[in-house]
This record gives sequence, C-alpha cells and structure tokens, in this order.
Amino acid sequence: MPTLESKEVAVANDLNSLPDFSSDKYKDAYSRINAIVIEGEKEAHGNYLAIGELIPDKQQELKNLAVMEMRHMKGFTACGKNLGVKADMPFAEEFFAPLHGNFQKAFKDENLTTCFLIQAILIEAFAISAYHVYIRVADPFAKKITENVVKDEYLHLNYGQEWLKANLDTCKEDLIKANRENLPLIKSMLDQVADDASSLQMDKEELMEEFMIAYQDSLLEIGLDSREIARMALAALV
Ligand code: PL3
Ligand code: FE2
Ligand code: FE2
Repeated sequence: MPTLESKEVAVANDLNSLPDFSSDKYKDAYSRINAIVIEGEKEAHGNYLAIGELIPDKQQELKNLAVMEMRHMKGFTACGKNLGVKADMPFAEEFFAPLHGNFQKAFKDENLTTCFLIQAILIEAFAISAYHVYIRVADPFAKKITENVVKDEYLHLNYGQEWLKANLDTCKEDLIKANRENLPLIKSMLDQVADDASSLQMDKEELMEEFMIAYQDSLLEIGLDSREIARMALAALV
C-alpha cells in the first residue's frame, strides 16, 4: 500500500534524478535547443561587434564581449558533439529571425538604446534564465561549460545596464518603446521552446521566473521605478 512516506521518497527521487541523456527523446529536443543556444551566441557575437561600430571609443570593450560570445558558441557546440547530437541550425535561425530583424533595423537607425535593450538586457536575461535552469539538469560535461558561460552573461547584462543607466535621461522613452516591441518576442520564443525544454527536464515556469528576476533587477539597476518596471513587464502579456 502506498504510504505517505513512500510517496515522499518517490517525489524526492524524481527531483534529484537527471534525464536520460542518451534517449531519442532527449537527443531530438537537444538538437533544437542546442542549435538555439549556438545561434544565440553567434548572433550575440555579431551584435556586440555591431554596437562597437556605433561607439568608437568603446569599440575595444565591445570586441572583448564579442570574443567571449564566440567562446560560448564553441563551448555549446562541444556540448552537442559530446552527446552525439547534430544541431538543427536552420530551425534556430528561424527561431531568432524576428528579434534579429529588429536588432538589424535598430543598428541601421543607429538606435543604441534599442540595440542594448535587445542584446544586453532581453537576450542576456533570457540566456541567464535558461542557463540557470539548465545547470540543474545538465550532463556533467555541459554543466561545467554552462557554469562558466553564465558568469560571463552577467558581465554582458551589466555592460548594457550601465550604458542605459548613464543615458537614461535621454533614452527612457525609446527604452519603453523598444521594450514594448521586443519583450513579446521573447515571450513567444519561450513559448516555442517550452516543449523541448521540458524534454530536458527544464520547467517553463521556472524559466519565466528566472527571466523575470534578471530582467526586473536590471531595470531597477538602470533607474526605473517599480511602476515603470511593472508596466514594462506587462508588455509580455500582449
Ligand atoms: C548571449 O550571450 C547568449 C544568447 C543565447 C540565448 C539562448 C536562449 C536559450 C533558450 C533555450 C532554453 C534552453 C537552454 C539550454 C542550454 C543548453
Ligand atoms: Fe554568451
Ligand atoms: Fe552574452
């Protein structure tokens, strides 16, 4: 007869157990998630180089961030190889296309506020949330790589945060507008990835929670008040 005690043991076991990294289901989901992460790191590399072109006196600093992204990309490529998974890159390119298009447009318009919001705040907060949740359920090889990557992502988030904070007087309206246009894209990306993430034992609500923590902390640090932050976060619901 199942007693309360045995039920508790079962739940505890489930929480502590890792996925079967060699199952077809895991590898199939990983082929898309791994591609998304590789593509995201590759685009981040390009995006920091682009931002560097718009701020000549900070170009070297931004190049250094771009170099880190290239290293992340190589690390995650190795994670896929280690599991014997071929990353589905066409899927990932399509996944990023709307956000990438918005970044490209902002770059052409030399709109640094939008460039920083998209890359350094939204994409980095998305990456930080995903990597935190992934670390808890990753294979040992990928866990070590992701732990090192996530430390760098905080540096990137901080970099954008500091620029937006220093320019808040002139960029606040643009920031709110760019957020309204791009936060819904992040929400829809999260919706699209949720099923595959759950095959990796990554929980959607946990991802959302981690994202909101990184995102809201960052807006607070930039100098927005709690009403403004609440308004900005609500843009995800439309
Ligand atoms: C910029 O430094 C990084 C950009 C990468 C963005 C990736 C978002 C990842 C969402 C997918 C969730 C699963 C994460 C699993 C990690 C292997
Ligand atoms: Fe990165
Ligand atoms: Fe980054």
